[in-house]
Amino acid sequence: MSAAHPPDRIPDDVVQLVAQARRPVVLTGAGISAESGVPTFREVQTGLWERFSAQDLASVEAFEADPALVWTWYRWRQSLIRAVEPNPGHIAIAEWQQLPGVGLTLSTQNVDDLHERAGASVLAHLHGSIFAHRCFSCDEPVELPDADYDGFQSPPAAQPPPTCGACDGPVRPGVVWFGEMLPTEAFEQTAAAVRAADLVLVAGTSGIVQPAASLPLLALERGTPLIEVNPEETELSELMDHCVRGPSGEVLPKLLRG
Ligand code: BV8
Ligand code: ZN
Repeated sequence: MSAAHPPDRIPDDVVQLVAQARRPVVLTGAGISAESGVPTFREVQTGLWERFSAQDLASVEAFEADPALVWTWYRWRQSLIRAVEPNPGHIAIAEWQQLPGVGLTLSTQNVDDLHERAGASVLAHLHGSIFAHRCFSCDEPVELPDADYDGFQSPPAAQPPPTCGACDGPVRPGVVWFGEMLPTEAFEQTAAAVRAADLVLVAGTSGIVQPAASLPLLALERGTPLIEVNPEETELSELMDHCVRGPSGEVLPKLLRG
């Protein structure tokens, strides 16, 4: 059963767990980018999309039903991500990864590039990347210039996706939609890293979306210490040895003070 700690009273043994880990694995979700200003999946949508939840739009069915609405949502999200900066939580993970003697593996459910822009190397984007595009029909990768939306304002109207140069199909974002398989290698490599880890830290995820949310179970079955960083209780909290109840941008730098 997990012990929950406020960010201003993190026990030394939790800081020691982090300091002594030689093969830590960090698994992150939308919450780690929240303090950068990137909305999480649980947050309410505004503008063109206010009558939809993110989950309603992140699917093949939604794209087929209204390609312009879904395409514009992704292009708007891209422009917001381009306009914001990594936060101290992203930076703390990158600094931890660079410590001598530490072989830290980082995998994320996030489709943004904020971990990379903080200087971290990411083993796997389990749900793809919002900056990759491919043809919806023939899977041909497609390079596109950035959208010219203002990421802090919702775009005025939905615009249809461009078409593929090879087969005239619509271009789609290179993310994993609900009902789609995760990239097998990305998932398997992350699972292998969790199995070999001497510490697993889970930050900023509600632990709802499968199969990513089952990765911490691979640590639990081996008795590998598990730490959660999240201001709220989640589906994973009861698996954890320690839960630090605070925002990752505040907690992660403190965990590394060791
Ligand atoms: C699959 C990319 C099957 C897109 C995403 C019924 C119908 C269809 C499918 C299912 C179903 N029931 C179950 C499923 C499976 C489904 C699923 O798990 N559904 C859930 C809702 C029950 N999973 C899938 O569909 C997956 N594929 O199963 O394929 C299959 C099998 C065989 C063959 C073919 C197919 C695919 C799932 C991937 C979906 N794509 N993203 C995009 O970005 O647009 S998921 C998306 O949502 C995110 O990537 C992320 O993974 C997830 C949101 O989760 P979080 O990251 O946790 O974010 P969330 O907003 O939920 O929570 C934020 C957390 O941060 C909170 O806990 C909050 O407290 C915390 N927080 C807030 N602020 C901070 C903070 N933490 C720290 N610091 C802060 N400052
Ligand atoms: Zn095509």
